[in-house]
Amino acid sequence: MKLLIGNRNYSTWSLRPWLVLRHFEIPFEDEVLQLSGPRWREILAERSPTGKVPVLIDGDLVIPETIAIIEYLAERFPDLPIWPRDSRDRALARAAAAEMHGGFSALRSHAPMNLRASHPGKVDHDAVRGDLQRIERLWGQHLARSGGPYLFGEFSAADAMFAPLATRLRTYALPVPDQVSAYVEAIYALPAFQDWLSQALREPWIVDDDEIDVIQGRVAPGTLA
Ligand SMILES: N[C@@H](CCC(=O)N[C@@H](CS)C(=O)NCC(=O)O)C(=O)O
Repeated sequence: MKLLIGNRNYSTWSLRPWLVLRHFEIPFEDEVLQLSGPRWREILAERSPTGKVPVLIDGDLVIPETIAIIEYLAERFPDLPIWPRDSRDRALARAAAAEMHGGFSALRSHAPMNLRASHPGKVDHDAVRGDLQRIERLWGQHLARSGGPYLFGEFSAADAMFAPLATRLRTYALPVPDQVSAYVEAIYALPAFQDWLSQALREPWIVDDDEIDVIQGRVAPGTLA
């Protein structure tokens, strides 16, 4: 099985199924398709049916779309608790994953994932306040029910879906209550996440579209080292 991914430092959608594969110790290899540089869009279009990553390749089956990849893995490896075992928890985990997939647009546009960076104070809190309040309610509800450290107790696909958002809270030092901070720490403590992070920190590539200093006009495109 092979997962095509984008740059580890920036590619939020790639991180999600990669965490599931790595955490549940499913044998796989990965290949980075860069999200910048010469011909990057053409290369993505040649390798991915949607022109986007991630893409899972299993034999002659080529699956784009994060949620579809995670569901495929859950079906292919039914003995692994990729989704919570309890059917009520599973329903809520899928609801949370769907909400993440379709929502949190303010955080996604104002606070791009950038694992190597630290940019406290650069995101306008008013612009992301609604998303932060929803995160506090949603994570708070599930963590209170499960007792943590992950949303449904043990790490599941729901946590994989929220991992990139957790990194944004840390990168931009967004104001969150202790319970939310503790969950962010739990994501960073996950060995699979640490594995991804250490590889991300070794990447040399810059994607201007995801660099807040470029987005906010403090730095000219193409000048970050
Ligand atoms: N709906 C897709 C979104 C995938 C996506 O937007 N991936 C980004 C990288 S994180 C990408 O490939 N961007 C390239 C582009 O938009 O041209 C999914 O859930 O997998």
